[in-house]
Amino acid sequence: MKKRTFLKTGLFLSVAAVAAPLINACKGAGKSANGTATGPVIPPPKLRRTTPFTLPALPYPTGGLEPYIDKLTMEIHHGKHHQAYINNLNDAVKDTVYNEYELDDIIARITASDADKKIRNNAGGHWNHSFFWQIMAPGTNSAPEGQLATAINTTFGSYDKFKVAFSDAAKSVFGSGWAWLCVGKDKGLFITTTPNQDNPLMLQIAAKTGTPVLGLDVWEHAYYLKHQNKRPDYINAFFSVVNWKEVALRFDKAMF
Ligand code: MN3
Repeated sequence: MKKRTFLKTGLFLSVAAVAAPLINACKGAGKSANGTATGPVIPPPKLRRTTPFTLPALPYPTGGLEPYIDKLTMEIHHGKHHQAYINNLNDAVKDTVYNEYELDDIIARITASDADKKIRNNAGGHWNHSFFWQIMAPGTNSAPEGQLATAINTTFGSYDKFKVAFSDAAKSVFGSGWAWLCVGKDKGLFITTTPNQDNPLMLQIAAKTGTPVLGLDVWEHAYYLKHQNKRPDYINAFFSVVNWKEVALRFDKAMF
């Protein structure tokens, strides 16, 4: 490291070391009774939102993922379920501090309190589904490539072993929830699950936090029409429509 870079970095680290506890103290969060920092450091909100949340268009036709995910399921899942999360979220944030926050800022701040419950469920529902549509694509039947493929092989042994581990996690979700492949703070890949519409970006809620790069909705509404009670068949079908190019883009961004 050059001297100048070292000095700058050193200065930055010193400022950060002093500032972080102050920021936490100001928020009144992230501290235990004895004053030790325990909670996550939540970044200040970046943007102020002035318009209601709206349903993002699917990046492919509703029948585009056939035969793996059927058209009717997609029509209802995107047009009814996702839309309902958005309607309920717009309603829930009214007259709250979250009314001006972008979705990412709500997700990072939302707490497990009863008062936040409706926003938590519906902000999660909106974020998770917006993400889910993007990480699938018609007729991909592909596998990870490049740095992502290397990271998957290093972490899980091989792509096939990763598929088994991810599928097992998805099968293990009791009731409704999601399975995720994430990049952690240490830049390592890990698999986790969340109940209901929680996700690993919920710093105050998730058991393990990280940046999702792949996610699978295992609510019955995602597969019941085609697969009925056979969740493993749906999980298997999902791997035929994963948009690995999009997953790799998200991975590269999370690693940077
Ligand atoms: Mn769903």
